[in-house]
Amino acid sequence: MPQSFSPQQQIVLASGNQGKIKEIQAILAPHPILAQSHFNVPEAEETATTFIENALIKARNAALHCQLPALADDSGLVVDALNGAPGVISARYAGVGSSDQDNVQKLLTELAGVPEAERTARFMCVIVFMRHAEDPVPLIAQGVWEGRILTAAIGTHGFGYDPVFWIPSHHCTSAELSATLKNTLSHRAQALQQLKHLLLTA
Ligand code: ITT
Repeated sequence: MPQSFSPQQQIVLASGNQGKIKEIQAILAPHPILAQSHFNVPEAEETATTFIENALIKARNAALHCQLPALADDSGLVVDALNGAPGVISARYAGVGSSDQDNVQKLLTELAGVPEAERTARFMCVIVFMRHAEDPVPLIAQGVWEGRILTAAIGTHGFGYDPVFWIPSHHCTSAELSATLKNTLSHRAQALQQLKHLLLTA
């Protein structure tokens, strides 16, 4: 950790996604990470077209409202056969307010008829850490998890597109992995491990 950053320093997590919050808290445990809902932070509008910019917007918004260091995750699914969609709009692919099931259904419909070999995809995660809202050098880490999109959902763990995300190395979907195993393999796990390293060397 940088000298100004103690292991007890509270960090606000700029997310309202319970699936993400659980994973991030588990991966960074025992560091105290509190979700922004704890501080009644109004959600920032994700107006950008890249993961990195949206993560910066969310972290800056939370740091500003809480006057605390802030962490944000912007992530999503990038599907080759769909030219990278749903990408940064993964959370609202089927429309604003859509559920995980709606989004998965829309994805399966868009990919109808696409053969197995062309259903390649990856989860992307950008994690941003800002010491304060005007931090000119935020820490930025990124993770990528390669897989393939199935034609039907399998598994009940995780969230979002996990039930249709097939992981060739483990012969199962990410919704069939235990939370512990997902948290060692995922795009989010990779980005957070990188962030831990950056915090140690910053
Ligand atoms: P916050 O902005 O409040 O953090 P959000 O869900 O709106 O929550 P994003 O804009 O980063 O966050 O969208 C991420 C979406 O990408 C998420 O809602 C899922 O649909 C998908 N996604 C990201 N990581 C995933 C994972 O580990 N497993 C399954 N789907 C994931």
